[in-house]
Amino acid sequence: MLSKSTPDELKLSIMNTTSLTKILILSFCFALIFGCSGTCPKDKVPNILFIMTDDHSLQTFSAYDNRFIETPNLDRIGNEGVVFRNSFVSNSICAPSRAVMLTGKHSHKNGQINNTTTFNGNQVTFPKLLREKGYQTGLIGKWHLKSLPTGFDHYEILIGQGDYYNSKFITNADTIASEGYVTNVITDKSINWLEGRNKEKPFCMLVHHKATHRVWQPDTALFHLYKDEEFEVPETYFDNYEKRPAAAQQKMSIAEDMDLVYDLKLLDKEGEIKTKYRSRYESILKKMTPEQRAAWDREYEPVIADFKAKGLKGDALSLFKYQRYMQDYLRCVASVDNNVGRLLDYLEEQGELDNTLIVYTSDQGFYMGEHGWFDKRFMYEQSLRTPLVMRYPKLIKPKTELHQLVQNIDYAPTFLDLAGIDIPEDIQGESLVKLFNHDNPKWREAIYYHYYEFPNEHMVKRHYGIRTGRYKLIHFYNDIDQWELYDLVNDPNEMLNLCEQEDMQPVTVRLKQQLEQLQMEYDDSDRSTF
Ligand code: SGN
Ligand code: CA
Repeated sequence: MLSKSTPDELKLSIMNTTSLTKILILSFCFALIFGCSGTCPKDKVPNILFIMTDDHSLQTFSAYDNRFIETPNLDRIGNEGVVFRNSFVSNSICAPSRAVMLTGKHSHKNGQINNTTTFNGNQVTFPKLLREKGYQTGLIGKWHLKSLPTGFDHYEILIGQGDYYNSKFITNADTIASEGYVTNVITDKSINWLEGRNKEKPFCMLVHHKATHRVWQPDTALFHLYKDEEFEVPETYFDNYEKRPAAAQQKMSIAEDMDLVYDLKLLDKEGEIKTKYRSRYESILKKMTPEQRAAWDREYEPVIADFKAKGLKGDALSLFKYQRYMQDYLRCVASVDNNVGRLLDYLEEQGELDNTLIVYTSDQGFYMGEHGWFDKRFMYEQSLRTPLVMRYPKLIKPKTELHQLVQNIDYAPTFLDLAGIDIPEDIQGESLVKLFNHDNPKWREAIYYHYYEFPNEHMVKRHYGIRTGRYKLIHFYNDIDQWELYDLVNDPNEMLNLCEQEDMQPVTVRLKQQLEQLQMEYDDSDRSTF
């Protein structure tokens, strides 16, 4: 509770005491006045700006990888703060990741095990706890949890996946239309909310973009980007999935499953390119204004004509698809980068930049052609990892690089910790604050993963596993019973399943024990219920 003492009373109370006692009493009073046991006063706790994109890969974020794109604004957050070099998700799919972040608990605990279940909004989440302590809470953009948001003073969320153009938003009161490109619109709405907020209170705002989700529709204003680029093809593009039956059975191959019309925008007027999702793409385009549609067609008509003239087949067709995919995906990333720059500039102009913990992450990583794939879901590196950078100069030194194994269960306890709020006992993540404060803090040596969405789109088998600094052990289960073991130092591309290899048996046995231990700690032993 806030102290009701007047300054005079405080002065009186410390008269005639020793210096040490005075200091103790003053510190106590300071804690009472400015501590967070009651309402968090502004300036004593950070604002929190939690920016998240959807399906943004580390490969297309230049703080991690600059082969394909420069992302100066995203990099700025990490350069002036921290880049987490080993940041992972716990279940590589959208709604589950969001629920994990809100609750700080693995999917089996928060109940959101896949994209089809509905989030139980009655449970404790970090926005609720922050709001109870005086934060003003806002949420703009993708939500995807089916139940309406709880714990926010204000929200404007996309309906399901939302649309790239002229998307509708659900607000606390209504469903409203918007005009324009969704990444710009979400940023405009976020700045509007910041502008109109109660400036006496700290804020926590979730800016959750639709981009860079399938079907990677760029902003027409960015069509000039990546026009004539030839992108490096990943080493594992033509993977044959030897000794990895679960990897062989997915449906997320660029060659096989990526749709020429829907994913790659090759809607020819003659109707000769007949694909499974052609009509789905036509209905997306109907949502554009005539001006947007005209700009769209101006861009893609020559691409379509060129494609038809080439008559590609086999590997050549597959490689064409990869290049086409990369081009539009990167344009979506470029728009995110520009818009994150706008938000940073706004905070800077307002004098709030250094008072704000800025977090940028994605709901998971993504395949940019590695193993021949797009999408995510697997516990392999590209989709197990997620980008994570933070900036808060009062606690984080510029150019910090952290290599500890962190996971999206850690975000909620980090935010609560920074706000001076007690972290509930049943939160499974750890506050990252101790990584900022200490040179060598005690930290987890392995992370736990569990993916459930099978059978479903892309047909990635159910699996769980453990990843340490060096090894990864995965068990695919349900309609398959297959173990995989990777040595990430000798085989970073995860092409050699060592599980059956004689000399690796001691490692496998040890990892299985560690995995069981983690399942006990996280209380995830019963798979029969799912
Ligand atoms: C949609 C996509 C899938 C994607 C899921 C889940 N298909 O169903 O490719 O894996 O979302 O993505 S689409 O034809 O609708 O684009 S998630 O990020 O929301 O979990
Ligand atoms: Ca996603």
